[in-house]
Amino acid sequence: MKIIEGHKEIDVPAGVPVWDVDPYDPAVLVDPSDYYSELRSKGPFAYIPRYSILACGRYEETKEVFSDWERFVSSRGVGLQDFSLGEPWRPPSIVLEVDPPDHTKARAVIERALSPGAIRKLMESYREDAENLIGELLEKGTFEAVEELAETYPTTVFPDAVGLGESDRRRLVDYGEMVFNALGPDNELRRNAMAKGPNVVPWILEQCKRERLEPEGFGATIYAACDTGEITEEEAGLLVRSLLSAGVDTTVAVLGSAIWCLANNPDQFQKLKADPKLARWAFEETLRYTSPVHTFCRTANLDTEVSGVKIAEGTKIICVLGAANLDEDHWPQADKFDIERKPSDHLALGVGIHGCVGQNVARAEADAVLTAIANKVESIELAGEPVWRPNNSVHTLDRLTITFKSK
Ligand code: OVM
Repeated sequence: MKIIEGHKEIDVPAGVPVWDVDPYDPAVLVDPSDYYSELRSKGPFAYIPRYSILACGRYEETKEVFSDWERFVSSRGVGLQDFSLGEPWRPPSIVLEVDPPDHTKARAVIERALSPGAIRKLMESYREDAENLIGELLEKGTFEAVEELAETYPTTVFPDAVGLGESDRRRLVDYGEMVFNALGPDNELRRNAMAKGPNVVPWILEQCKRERLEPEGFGATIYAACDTGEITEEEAGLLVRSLLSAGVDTTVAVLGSAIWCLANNPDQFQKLKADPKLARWAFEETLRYTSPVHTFCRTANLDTEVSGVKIAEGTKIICVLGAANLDEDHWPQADKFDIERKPSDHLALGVGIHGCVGQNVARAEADAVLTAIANKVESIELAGEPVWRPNNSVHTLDRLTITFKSK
């Protein structure tokens, strides 16, 4: 058996085209639209020889593979490495990198911590923080929207909501960068992110300890579940680690992308201003249009078949969420950003039992920021060429210079 990127090499399934592309080439990662449409044009699956994986990017098959946890498991890792063949770089997440029945217990605890009721309590201060930040940026006029808005807002409100107290924004963003780049191949992006480990990982693990957490917050709710015997203290620590893994870079990406979408589509921004209640749908359409998590994998846990394609046990399938969310066969005028589309069935947050458990938190952050912008800002303009930051799993901006104008 030959191993490639930590998983079994597979034969090309009958009828599947071989496509010599590198989905993790930085040039593809920063500008993926041609890769997305070519992938969809290949059929339900393409075989990528460089990594010996299948890729899917049509809406139907991506949804099928992504949601069928019995055939396409997460416990063997949601990146290119198959955890059944070797140790991952960190102990697996007990909510992401796991299947039922173990998944169910951890999911219930984290769902409780991030429940609509818990988030409702935060909403007022989220709105106040967003209004203050947008007010400051309006006074500046021109600003760097990745650093000063997309990174600043979540790294201010999220650590507070978790209960971390004083926090280190850089380390939070860098840890997310490690976690998400780690899902890709052993390329330069992954190696550069991993090199930050010694400065970041011990600090993150320290933040996950019970005694470090404020008595109120998502973290405290998680630890309360070990007093009732539902989970162990060690598991509680790992669930707090999940919050810090998944909650920062994702929301940074979506906020930056939302500003980018609105700056590029002034008609849509005017619609939002006319009806700020559309903020919620501007967020969903940004998710569909930009897919902040562009790719996650699954592993076939048995010989099976999808859309007539025979898939062998041990096959790694990259589910290209970014491609599925732009599939013309599912989305009329898929390449148009339209905040009145109301795309409730996009795949940007996943689907099924592993669907994003933090989506209410992300929605609250985006709603607060986009509502404040709709109410206070007259126009949003690009004041420089946007630059994207390549990442093996996250589609995110590196630089976005913006001018906000007031009346
Ligand atoms: C985790 C986690 C959950 C969702 C996404 C993610 C790869 C990590 O539980 O650590 O990023």
